[in-house]
Amino acid sequence: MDKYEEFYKHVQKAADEFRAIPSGEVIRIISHLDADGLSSASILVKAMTRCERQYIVTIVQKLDAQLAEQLEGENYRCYAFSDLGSGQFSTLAEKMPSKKIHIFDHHKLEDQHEAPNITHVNPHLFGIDGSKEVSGAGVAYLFARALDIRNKDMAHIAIIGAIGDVQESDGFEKVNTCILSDAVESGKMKVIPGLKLFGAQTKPLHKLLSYGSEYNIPGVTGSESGAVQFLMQLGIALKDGGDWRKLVDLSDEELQRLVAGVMIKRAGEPNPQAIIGKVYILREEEKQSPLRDAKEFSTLLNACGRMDKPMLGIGACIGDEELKPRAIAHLADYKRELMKSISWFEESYKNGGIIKGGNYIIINAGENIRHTMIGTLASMVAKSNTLGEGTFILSLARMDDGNTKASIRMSGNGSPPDLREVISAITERVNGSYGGHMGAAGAVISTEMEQQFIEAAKEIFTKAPIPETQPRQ
Ligand SMILES: [Mn+2]
Repeated sequence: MDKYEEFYKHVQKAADEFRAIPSGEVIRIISHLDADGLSSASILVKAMTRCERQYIVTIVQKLDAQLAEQLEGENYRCYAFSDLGSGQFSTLAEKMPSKKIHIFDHHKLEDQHEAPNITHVNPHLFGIDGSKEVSGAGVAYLFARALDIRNKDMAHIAIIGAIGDVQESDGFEKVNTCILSDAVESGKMKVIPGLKLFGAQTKPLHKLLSYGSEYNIPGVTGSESGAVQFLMQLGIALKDGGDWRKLVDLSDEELQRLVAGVMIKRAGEPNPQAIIGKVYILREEEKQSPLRDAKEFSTLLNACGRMDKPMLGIGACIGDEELKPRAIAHLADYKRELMKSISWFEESYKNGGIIKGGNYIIINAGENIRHTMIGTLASMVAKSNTLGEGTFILSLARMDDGNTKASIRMSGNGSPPDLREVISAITERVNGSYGGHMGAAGAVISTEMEQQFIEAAKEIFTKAPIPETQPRQ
């Protein structure tokens, strides 16, 4: 039996154990607040509804000993953790001994990953790389499908989760690929070729092309008038009546012409085809809705989670017609907040408010940026062309409980060192907690320790080996 068969068999066993829970028990679902966490929770919610079980959902930013103690004190007996739990396994085992627990996670394991009262579902237990091959939502989906084959109609939600956790790059790896074929088979999703530009569903075409991304289109990137001219040369109308056209409004023939035109412009670039990507379309969503493109859907979930409205995101996932438009409206608020964070960063970068070293920058935002958005800001800075390749980006913002949230990323397209290890080395010095993945990790420390944390970070960054880099595409 190969590792995948073993993993799927294990999932089946977890589903069997779940079925054995008396039907009167309320299932207490605890999930993470990012796009993957909300996708995971949505899948579990729908699966519980389908098997007529009662449930209560709570969305959290972190799972720690304090929360575990609080949950232990509740009157419920059965807990399902999704997109978290594996990294806090020993805490759950120690603090929640009286509960029946299911964990559906894809984060790295702790040394302890077994306990008599915990059913642990995680691909790492079988040597499958959870950071690339399957998301928390994917694990929750596999469980839901094992519980009831009708839950196959939720595969697209697992794909949204995987995209949210950046597991897509020109397609998916093994487990996600299987989930994607379920999503296509169920008629919920289709995959079409497109340009890897963010905002195909929502931004006017000329803006989309000129706003720029990691892929340069000479003469067009950075120049709105260049983009307008380019489209005119291709014979692609900018407006339909009074409305700006978007990438999704193009006919297949126009899209082909545009892709060919972009390729010609990019002929002198190192890897001209790199801009062509896959678009994951949610077929049942309306044509111009931000929910139609799985990438935008995952942004919307992030927006809901990070702006304290996780239930709107879950509502959008499970197709609640009342919550869906509210979630969409919320996306605009989020984008505004994000723009504010970016301007704050740019301003501070210019006037010396950012700590800069040879191979790092440290953004200590205090209360200027929401702690739930500090990771997103670090990711955006990492992807922009502001910094040299292979620069550590550490960002900090205050939470409202005397703690500070920190996030770490690295700029460019090279293969970074394991950032989870880097943040763990820094965090160890100040007694904080940390988590995340190889390419994106975070920590929570006491605000009093901020200065020590920053000093430790400087020292560790300076000693870090220079990462291997690839040429930018
Ligand atoms: Mn995840």
